Amino acid sequence: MHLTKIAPLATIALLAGSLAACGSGSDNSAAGGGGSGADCPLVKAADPGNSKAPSGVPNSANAPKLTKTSGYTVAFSQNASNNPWRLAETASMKDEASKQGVKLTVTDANNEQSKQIADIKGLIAQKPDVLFVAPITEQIANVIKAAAAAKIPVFLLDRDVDHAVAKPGQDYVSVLQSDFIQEGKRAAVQMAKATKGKAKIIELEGTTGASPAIDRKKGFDDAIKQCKGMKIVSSQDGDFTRAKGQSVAETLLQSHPDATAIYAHNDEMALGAIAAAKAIGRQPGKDIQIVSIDGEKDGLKAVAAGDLYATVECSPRFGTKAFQALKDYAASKPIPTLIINSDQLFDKANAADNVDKAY
Ligand code: GYE
Repeated sequence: MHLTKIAPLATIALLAGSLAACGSGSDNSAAGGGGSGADCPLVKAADPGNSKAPSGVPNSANAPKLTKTSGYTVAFSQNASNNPWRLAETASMKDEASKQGVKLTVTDANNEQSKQIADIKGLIAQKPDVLFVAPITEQIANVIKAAAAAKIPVFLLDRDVDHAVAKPGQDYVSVLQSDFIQEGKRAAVQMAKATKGKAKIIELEGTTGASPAIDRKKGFDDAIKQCKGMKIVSSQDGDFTRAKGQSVAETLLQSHPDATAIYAHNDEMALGAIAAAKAIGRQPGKDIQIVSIDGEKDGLKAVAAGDLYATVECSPRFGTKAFQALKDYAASKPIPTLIINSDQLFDKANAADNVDKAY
């Protein structure tokens, strides 16, 4: 789901903020590349914040119904457990399930699409009353359809699937997620501030085909088009992991020694990139600026230490919202097919204060 299709207000708000700041900014000669800070309205723009609630989202009308109002069996297909974000999400689901006295079966797809499809088929065979799925990529839409065909209501958590295959409100009840396009825009504003609007950027993308990877790229790439001096010099899949982020950053820093910035689609890849940059004598926060998304504990520590300029929050704590949506659905209350989280920004001003609360 690409939220710009239904949330043009957020785009207008960002542009309005940017235009208000037009003509501001200053030159950053260390960055190299064409243009100057004066060409980049994002430099002095305020953090665009959360997008407006998307308008025109229909309620789920034709998805399988949940007839029980209590005592349900619930399953959760998690796509991986390879980073603190995923672990925090799973813990949040388990905590809420135990608070509600609900038996929750969790599977872990080990970051493999084929395993997630097999996991979900196995869960369908167990006939849970409700299925939560954190999809690895948009391409698992067929198995979501299969769950609906087996009359199991599905709630998607944190990532979406291909709507051309699995219809919102029909093949699944709702997707609960952050607005990833907005996250990309917010990251772009931070990057403009970090580089004074003049940067040669390496982009470390999340897992190819995952909706946050698609939308975080779109939001960021579109926003920096306003700044002549900000260019992506290379963009590659770092699979949302620290190890892959580090190895891809190593390679790209070698092939683009003039790069002055790194935009990572999550903190884990940013932390890998920080290690890669330091290993070749680069100084994050000084001769290379790094911005990312998530707000995990190590990410906030890196912001406080000055290695990471900022990280846009993407909360993994879905437990309360997910089980509330389930209860509402069981009570036949209207459920929007898209439910968007609110997220904050972590920068030098507040990162250290938030480390203890982070995961
Ligand atoms: O940013 C990342 C995780 O899908 C929103 O996936 C989620 C992303 C999150 O692996 O760290």
